[in-house]
Amino acid sequence: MVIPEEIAKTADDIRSMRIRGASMIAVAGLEAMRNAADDIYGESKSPRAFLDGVREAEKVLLGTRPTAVALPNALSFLDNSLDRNLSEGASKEELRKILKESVAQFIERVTEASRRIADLAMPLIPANSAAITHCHSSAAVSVMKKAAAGGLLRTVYVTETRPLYQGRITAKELKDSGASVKFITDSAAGFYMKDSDVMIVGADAIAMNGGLVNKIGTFQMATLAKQLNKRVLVAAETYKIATKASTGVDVPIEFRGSEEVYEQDPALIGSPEILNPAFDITPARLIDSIVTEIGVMAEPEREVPAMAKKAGLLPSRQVF
Ligand code: RI2
Repeated sequence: MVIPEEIAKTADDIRSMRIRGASMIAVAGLEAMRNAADDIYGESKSPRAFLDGVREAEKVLLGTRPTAVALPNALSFLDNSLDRNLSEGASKEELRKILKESVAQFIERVTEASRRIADLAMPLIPANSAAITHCHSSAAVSVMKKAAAGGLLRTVYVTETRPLYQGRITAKELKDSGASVKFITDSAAGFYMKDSDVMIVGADAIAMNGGLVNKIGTFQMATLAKQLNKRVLVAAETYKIATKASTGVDVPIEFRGSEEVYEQDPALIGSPEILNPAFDITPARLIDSIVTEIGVMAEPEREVPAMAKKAGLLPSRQVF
């Protein structure tokens, strides 16, 4: 099958991080599948061929960024419902309709989850508090916005998040939240951790033992938070659970290009090897709570498998 234009373009946008953030990537991937559905339909001669075409397109999207599991979980949701209906005798037309409905259903779940996470996190934010956050996570921002609007959060320290500076997006989104936003370099996290009550971050993947895979730098900030007796709160939709990863080590860490770290002539700094891991692993023992849309895990070391089951996560097409 010729890969639909829409799929190729979205894959490129995800790879280059013009589209980023685990949930946004999942939504964009699903929207691309919906927009490509008519092309795939036109090219397939049977219901089976339609599903095969869908899978080929999914494969292109799955090959973009290896770490975050929201997209693989979202595509699994789609794939599982097509597969189920195909085995029950659905026609090609019906499958196309089901694809579009499943996309709408998952996107609705994304929006609703973020709202529910914010609600469930409120009792965990101390009154008149200061938070420190890292990178940009839509789930973490929804928690901080609600806490600020409710008068719980007075200050948020936002790390700039080298090398791609996603902290700038967070600072902008919190601008009118009611909290005072302080934008700091990543290296200043230790300096301001002592003035923070809680560290709030999102997730790219949650392993079955509660290990958190998130933007590079999260691990050192969580270590620091524990050293200074600060609480660590993770805002993560259940579709961030990586059911195939027993521990965070099972999640492949994406390494990105050296030009993101150092743009100029490498000879100017002695041509060292430049390393650019995009994510790191924070063990569950450093985390106080993982807030999902269907409940809070206060002991993530042992609660993730039950939470995955409760969320109805089916065997997924995770790439690892
Ligand atoms: P939401 C981001 O990764 C960050 O690591 C963030 O914590 C995570 O996705 C989750 O984001 P990147 O795409 O789904 O910037 O909460 O590499 O928006």
